[in-house]
This record gives sequence, structure tokens and C-alpha cells, in this order.
Amino acid sequence: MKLDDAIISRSIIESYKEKLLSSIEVDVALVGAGPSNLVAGYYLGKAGIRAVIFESKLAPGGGMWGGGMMFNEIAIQEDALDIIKDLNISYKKARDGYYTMDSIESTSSIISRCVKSGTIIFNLIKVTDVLFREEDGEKRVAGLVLLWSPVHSLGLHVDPLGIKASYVVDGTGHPAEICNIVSRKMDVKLNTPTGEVIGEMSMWADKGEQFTVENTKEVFPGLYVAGMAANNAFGGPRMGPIFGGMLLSGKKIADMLIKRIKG
Ligand code: 48F
Repeated sequence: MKLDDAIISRSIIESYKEKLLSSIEVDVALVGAGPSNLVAGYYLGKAGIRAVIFESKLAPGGGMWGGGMMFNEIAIQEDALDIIKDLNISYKKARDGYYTMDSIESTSSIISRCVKSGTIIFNLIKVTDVLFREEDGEKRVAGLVLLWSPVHSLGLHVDPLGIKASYVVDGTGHPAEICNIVSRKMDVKLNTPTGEVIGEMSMWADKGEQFTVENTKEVFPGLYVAGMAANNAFGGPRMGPIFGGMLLSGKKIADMLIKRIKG
């Protein structure tokens, strides 16, 4: 076969265009491809929900690749084992009800299962803002504002594009970027005890894990929060390299949104 550079380029552009156009109006737009949103994306896709994830970095996976302090193993507790089995990740029984997994296999498997479920992941796209609407007296988040990450990093003067979503999930990890944007720009109260992003506390694995899952919820009409972003928004402790809470948070988001969308 004689290769044609123009056809290679045309194939890529046409295929990407199709993915991008199918993501302009979706049921769920998830910000950040960390473990919580990847798990959410996997279950949403499996349920036939139109979902898309935007990740600002080159590689999806967030903070899961590096394990604990670059020891590339992660730990989970018994409660999250069913999710690991669903995702077909190899695991080893450790001591006292804990399990360990290779962080490279875990992260790559979650990414792969998420994409194969039908949820599209776009990398190198930074979410810089939300679409905000007021209908029948209710203010709500109604979509996302997107810019190429390098354009954003370089501070180039380029206008972004907007996409519509019935629901948005802030899975941006420690910074809770989307909650902060809504709170700062829109002069509204979030569904947190202070009405604002409270800020993350120091490390306490046991409390942090429970807190993550409990506070995985709608934080403002149309805006849900998952993973470490939930700890930051609601003011809970960080938990370090145990990932069960992140996986359970992602599953909870998917379950809540599937119920809401499908009734
Ligand atoms: O931080 P991250 O892995 O999120 P998570 O799912 O998991 C947290 C754990 O990795 C770990 C932990 C567990 O014990 O504490 O930290 O809550 O991934 C968040 C992803 O969001 C991307 C960011 O690059 C990362 O990959 N991200 C952040 N802000 C934006 C964004 C943005 N504005 N637009 C697009 N992506």
C-alpha cells in the first residue's frame, strides 16, 4: 500500500470532527480524567448515557499513575473490590482486608474501559468556565467552556468554545476548579455548609475516604462534584494513596446520574 500524507491527515481530521460534533450537546460533561471521573464515565457509557470527559493534560489518569510517593502500587479497601473486578484489573490480597494493584495496569485499564464503554475522552482541553443559565427563576450550570490547554497555558488571546450538558461533574481533584469558578464568578451559594468552597483538610485516610463518598453529590443545580474535588468543596481531609473512595465516588456519580436521566 502506497501511503498518502494528505489522506492520513484527512482521516484524522474527519474522525476527530465526528467525535467533537457528537460532544457539543451531551447528557453529562465530566471535567478531569482522574480515577473518579473515569469510573463514572465507564458506568455512564455502559448505561448508554451520552457522556464526555475533558482532560487538560496529555495523559488521562490524574494522580493514579504515581501510586504513593512514586511507588507505583495503589491500595484499595474491600468495599471497592467489585469495581476493580468490573474493570478487570488484577489485584493482590494484602493484609487486613486491603488489596494492592499495579498503578500502571490500574490506570491504563480504567482509561481503556471508559473509552470502550462509549464515553469519549478529550485530552489537551482545558475547561476554563461553565455555561450558566437562569430558567423559571432557577440558576443552573448548563455546560462547559473549552480551550486548548497550550493556548490557555501560553495566555494567547483566543476565544473559547461552549458545549451544552444536562449535567456537569467537577472531577478536577484537589483544586475543585469548577466549584471555585461557579462560586467566584456567579455570586451564588453552593450546597456546602458555608455556601462556598470550604477547602481541603490535612491527611486522615479513614475519615477522608468516607467523606469523599458521602459528599459526592449535586453541589449546585446542574453541577455535581466527585473525588478529591468533593473533599475540597465540602472541607474534608485528604487521604493519600488509597483509591477505594475515588472509585466508589465515581460509581456513585454514575448511579445518581443514570437514575436522574433515565428516571
Ligand atoms: O486529581 P485527580 O486524580 O482526581 P480524582 O479523581 O483523584 C484524586 C487522586 O488521584 C489522588 C488522591 C486519592 O487519594 O488524593 O489525588 O479526584 O485528577 C484530576 C484531573 O483533572 C484534570 C487534571 O489534569 C487531572 O488529570 N483537570 C484539573 N482541572 C482541569 C482538568 C480543567 N480545568 N480542565 C480539564 N481538566
